[in-house]
Amino acid sequence: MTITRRAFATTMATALGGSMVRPPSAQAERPRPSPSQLAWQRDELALFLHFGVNTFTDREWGDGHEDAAVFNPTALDAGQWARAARAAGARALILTAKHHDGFCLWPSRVTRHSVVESPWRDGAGDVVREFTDACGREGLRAGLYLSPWDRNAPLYGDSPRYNDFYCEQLTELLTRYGPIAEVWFDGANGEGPNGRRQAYDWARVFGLVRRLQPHAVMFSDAGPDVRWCGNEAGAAGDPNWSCMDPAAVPFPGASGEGVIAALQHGDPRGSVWRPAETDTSIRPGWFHHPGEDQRVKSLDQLTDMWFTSVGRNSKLLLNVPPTRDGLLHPTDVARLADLRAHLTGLFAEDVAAGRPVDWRVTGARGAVAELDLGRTVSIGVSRLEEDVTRGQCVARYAVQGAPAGNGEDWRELTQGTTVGYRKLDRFEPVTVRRVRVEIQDAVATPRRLRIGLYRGA
Ligand code: FUL
Repeated sequence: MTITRRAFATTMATALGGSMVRPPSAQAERPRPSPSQLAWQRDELALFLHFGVNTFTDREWGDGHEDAAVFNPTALDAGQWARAARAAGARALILTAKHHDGFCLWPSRVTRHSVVESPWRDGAGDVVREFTDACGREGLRAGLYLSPWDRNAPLYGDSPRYNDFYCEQLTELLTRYGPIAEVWFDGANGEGPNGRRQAYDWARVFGLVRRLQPHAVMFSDAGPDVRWCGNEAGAAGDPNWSCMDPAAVPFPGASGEGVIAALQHGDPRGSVWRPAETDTSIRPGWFHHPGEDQRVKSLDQLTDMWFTSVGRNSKLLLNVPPTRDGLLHPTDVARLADLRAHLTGLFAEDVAAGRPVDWRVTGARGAVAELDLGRTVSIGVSRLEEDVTRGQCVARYAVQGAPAGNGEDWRELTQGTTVGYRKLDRFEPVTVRRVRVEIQDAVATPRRLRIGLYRGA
């Protein structure tokens, strides 16, 4: 199986944890999310659907020479995808309208290499239409992946003309199917059929999306709205700042020193709000391969990923690929349902809910929150949240617990760096009556955190 370019990317990003973070220089207004970025983050979970000719050729990267006749899902039901997503608690879905092989899941005016030339629905089908309609019916937000790299398009590498072609395809996708919540630009970028490299016009591409779908967020290594988290293993960085220095990753697919670290960690002094999206697959590959049916990630692995993505100020984009039938595999669907049931149970009872919080600012960059839980309870999970509508602030914190109502027998339960939208920590369950959250460093005067405490496993 072809190794994806992302597999090459090192996850050994520089650890920034532990050191004091300097506050941004004379920056009056810290970056804040736009309403679309906020809605994106509040989705928490989206499903990714890799589907196309590779599903039928059992490959990860097609070479562009695939016969469109191979595309023939016998029982395609986008409703099944959307129902499974909703049952999993996902609020959005992203479909690969075109992967690197160039085969289009919709009838494009600018190429015949699409569903039109396939036997599926006698060449009259449109997967993007069925997908967006199904999302609409289930109240899910639809997103589309349109691979910039196209190994089939003869114009690829003929830079201005391919840019026209690509913008034409984007225009089709962004004008025919109603609201699109996210447009996903992949960073993989090899050579075209003639061995030529393409010079993309990203300013034009981003401008086009803004004009045609002003409420969509754009994902890529270089945003502009949402950035790649720097690996495909299901783990956002720690720390993970939602701010970014735009010069650190200037265009999608940029490589070089510091790029992966910048994607993983963001930048507390960054001038733009560009939160990290954690994309990973429920299986080893992105496309469905029957040989991987026994290798679907376990509930424990998926739960760990929840903690290292949503629990690290990111959003989880979990790939669940349709099979040759055009349906999600029953094992994957069951695993998704298990994950939702497990998370619902884990976060069912917040023992801190409704308890008064004594909040004290202890300096320009510190604060302490103290809670009396009113009874002695066992806790094993903490959930901290900043009000990110006002930006991100916390750089280092510790959570402590004391067994008695008045004693000073504090012991540390967990500690960490950034909080942002949400920080989840698991620790050895411990019986406590009082809990203290200490903000030990911040890039501005800390504001009140929302604090949740749960029993844990
Ligand atoms: C990568 C691609 O090369 C993979 O095939 C997959 O689409 C993944 C999400 O992004 O860059």
